[in-house]
Amino acid sequence: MKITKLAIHHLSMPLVSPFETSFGRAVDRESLLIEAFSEGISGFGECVADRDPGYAYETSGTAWHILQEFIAPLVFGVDFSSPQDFPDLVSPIRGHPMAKAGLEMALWDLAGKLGDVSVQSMVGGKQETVPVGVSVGLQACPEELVDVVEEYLADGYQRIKIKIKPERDVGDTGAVRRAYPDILLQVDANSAYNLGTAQSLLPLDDMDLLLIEQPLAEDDLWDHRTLQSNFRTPICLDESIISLRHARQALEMDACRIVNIKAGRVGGLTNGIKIHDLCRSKGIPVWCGGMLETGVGRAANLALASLPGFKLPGDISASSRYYQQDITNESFTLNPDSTITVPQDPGLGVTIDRRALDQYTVKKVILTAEDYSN
Ligand code: OSB
Ligand code: MG
Repeated sequence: MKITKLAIHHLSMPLVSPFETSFGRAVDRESLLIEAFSEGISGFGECVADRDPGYAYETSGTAWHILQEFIAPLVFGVDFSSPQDFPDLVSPIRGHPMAKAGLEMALWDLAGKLGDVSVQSMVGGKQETVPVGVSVGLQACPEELVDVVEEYLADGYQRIKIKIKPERDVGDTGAVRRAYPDILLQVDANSAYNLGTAQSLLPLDDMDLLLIEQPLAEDDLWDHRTLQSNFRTPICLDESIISLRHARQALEMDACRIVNIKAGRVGGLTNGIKIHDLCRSKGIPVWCGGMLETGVGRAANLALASLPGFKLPGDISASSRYYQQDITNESFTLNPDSTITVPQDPGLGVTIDRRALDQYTVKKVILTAEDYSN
């Protein structure tokens, strides 16, 4: 498989409702859609870097730069036998996993379409459906949070994650727990604490939570280890697990007891599968995180989350939870048992609504090998 042309679309899509976390409030979601061409057909990948460097250092702007200046020239001229060749090819580029993962995803979609096989079966997933939950942003007050949670429960979501930050942790979580004593509930701090301030989270240990996600800084495996030793509730790492090596080290030092896997955060599906395999061999449950993806990234998340080590519901909600109008013709809906069905068509199993894509594209570039010959 040789890539003859790449198109990168910078998208800005309005969210159905603002999404607020400890690092900021989003009204629109920016992302990059990467289209890779070979043998007259194309595959699509989504780069999940956001407009601001709040969740991670990458942004749509840095990913655009790294893709155009450094990743694209490496890709032209290579004959891929598998998308799994990609991580080694781009390993000379330090960091920038989201930029890399966006292009890798397009290779998976393309390879699947060329070989008439779904990405789900390429990655080794078997389940037809995947258990999912919903991630609920910070609300104005605990009462409003309980109302929003009630609506999602009415929609059929059987697992709720709420965002927390200092001063909006024990009160918010306690309000939801008192309103719904039996639901599957977890919290996500997105690195808003340090080892000192995280002591205020100790009451959460009596709220029967599935996990506490990423309380401390991304580069702070060691303090997560200390914190985990103070909690019965499993600590789950998201931002901190940036590679297979970090996953191994986190498990070796007991910095977490559950791992959130996002292909975008770890440089692509290939690395995501490796982290899954490692955690599975150590008996550590994993689950699939989300980045408010379009239908393209959502399809990839579903394929990945159908691997056997994904033991907890994913942050993979119905399309209508995110966007009024998505860029895929297919929209994902919640099944009555709080699952979403994994696409079965070749590649990612989704098709692009070109009109919607054009509507949300704020910037576009087309690249070929000639752009790099001099
Ligand atoms: O930390 O899991 C996170 C969204 C954007 C960036 C980071 C996170 C999230 C979510 C939403 O929690 C998950 C989703 O439904 O896509
Ligand atoms: Mg998270």
